[in-house]
Amino acid sequence: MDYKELEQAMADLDEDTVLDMMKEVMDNNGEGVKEALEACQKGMATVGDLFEKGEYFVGDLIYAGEIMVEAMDIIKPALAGADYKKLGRMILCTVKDDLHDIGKNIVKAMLEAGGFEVIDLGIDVPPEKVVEVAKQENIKIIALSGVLTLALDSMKNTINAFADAGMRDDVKIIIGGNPVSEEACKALGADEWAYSPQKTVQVCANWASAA
Ligand code: B12
Repeated sequence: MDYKELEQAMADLDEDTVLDMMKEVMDNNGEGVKEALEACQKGMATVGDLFEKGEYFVGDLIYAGEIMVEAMDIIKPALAGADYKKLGRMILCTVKDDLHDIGKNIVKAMLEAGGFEVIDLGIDVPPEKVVEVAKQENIKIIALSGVLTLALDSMKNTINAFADAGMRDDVKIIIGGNPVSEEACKALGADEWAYSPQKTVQVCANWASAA
């Protein structure tokens, strides 16, 4: 497979080519699935660059996210490996005051591909809602997404809400999104952070296995 062609197709928002190439990966028993995923992610990065340059508009970005989710849906079984692992349930959401969900949805697709049942609370989710659902559903892994700089405050408030509820030691919290870094992770008191969806899956899978 020509991964450069796939990357370009993603960048060009050429849905048919991207989805055909994903089907080709599955027809070849998932061979090259990792490279195909990386090609899509690089294409997505180009989409972001073109937006910044004013060549793409918001609708293009949303469309790009939809193509990515469809593409992930096709290759999910290969990403998860032949043996579809079950790693249990976890919570994912975009934190309060942040409405961005393209990255969250990509991470969701990857976590599901990795064997998690993801309780997706959506966007603009207040801290108390996350705590409430974690308590009700007995969830131990929480993933918080945010793209705005102010999302860092909401992440901190969410982490503090777990402490206030006396539940901070019962849960593992991973944060991600554009403004998140190692520094932010430490400052906010999260357990982990990640940019790449692959690392997110690895970290959560390790937590689930250790539980
Ligand atoms: C698309 C977009 C929108 C769309 C969102 C559509 C949607 N359904 O999400 C719309 C038009 C709605 C929008 C609105 C706004 N936006 Co906007 N938006 C963007 C844009 C162009 C792309 C974001 C994106 O989806 N990136 C692609 C995804 C795949 O990347 P990602 O989210 O970072 O996710 C990756 C990783 O971070 C990671 N990840 C993500 N989540 C998680 C979670 C976990 C747990 C882990 C481990 C990893 C992880 O995995 C993903 C894949 O690698 C960015 C510019 C940019 N270059 O980022 C601006 C941007 C984020 N927006 C911005 C702004 C200012 C706004 C508005 C305030 C605009 C306005 N004046 O109304 C509103 C905000 C409304 C709100 N309250 O949230 C600013 C933020 C500035 C800042 N520093 O805070 C940016 C940076 C643009 C800019 N340069 O000014 N936006």
